Amino acid sequence: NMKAYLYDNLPGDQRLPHDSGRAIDADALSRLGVLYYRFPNIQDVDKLAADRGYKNRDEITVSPESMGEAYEEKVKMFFHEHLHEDEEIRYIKGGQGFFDVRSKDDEWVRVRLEKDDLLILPAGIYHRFTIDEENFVHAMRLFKDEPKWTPLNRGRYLDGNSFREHQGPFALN
Ligand code: KMT
Ligand code: NI
Repeated sequence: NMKAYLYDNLPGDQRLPHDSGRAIDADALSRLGVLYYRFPNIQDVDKLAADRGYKNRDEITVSPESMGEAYEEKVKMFFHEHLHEDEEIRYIKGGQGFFDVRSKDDEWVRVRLEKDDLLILPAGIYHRFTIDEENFVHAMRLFKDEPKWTPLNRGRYLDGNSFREHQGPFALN
């Protein structure tokens, strides 16, 4: 289940809870535009995605096993404060992690997510992400855009296609 609270701003590893003891409920989160859902059934995720026009998704596992040497660098990168021009939707399929989002007063609100939790961050909100001390999260990332996987049948039209030219002289396909 989701749990949210004001970040304590104390020094120490980003993976620690950093719980100030000041709880934030789902209602207060929604006033920041941050929407939380608990979806034990993938059908509920499919429905939300369809309702909001999300046609694409992928899955990412953040762990030393899956990322190898790049792991610590990735963990730091996810924790850099940033925003997006579109909303960010994440559905946790395993493990757990923290999304930190900025409140209206520019304080960090830490949202702890675990399996079956889905979070929507509104466009333009400053945020960052970290795994916890277990160093494992398996998450689905939802995207609005159609994947560019439409098969283009071979023929005259493709002979001058710039994507094909970019394949270079040694391409096998
Ligand atoms: C993000 O946007 O920071 C991520 O996708 C992190 C991994 S998904 C929980
Ligand atoms: Ni982001």
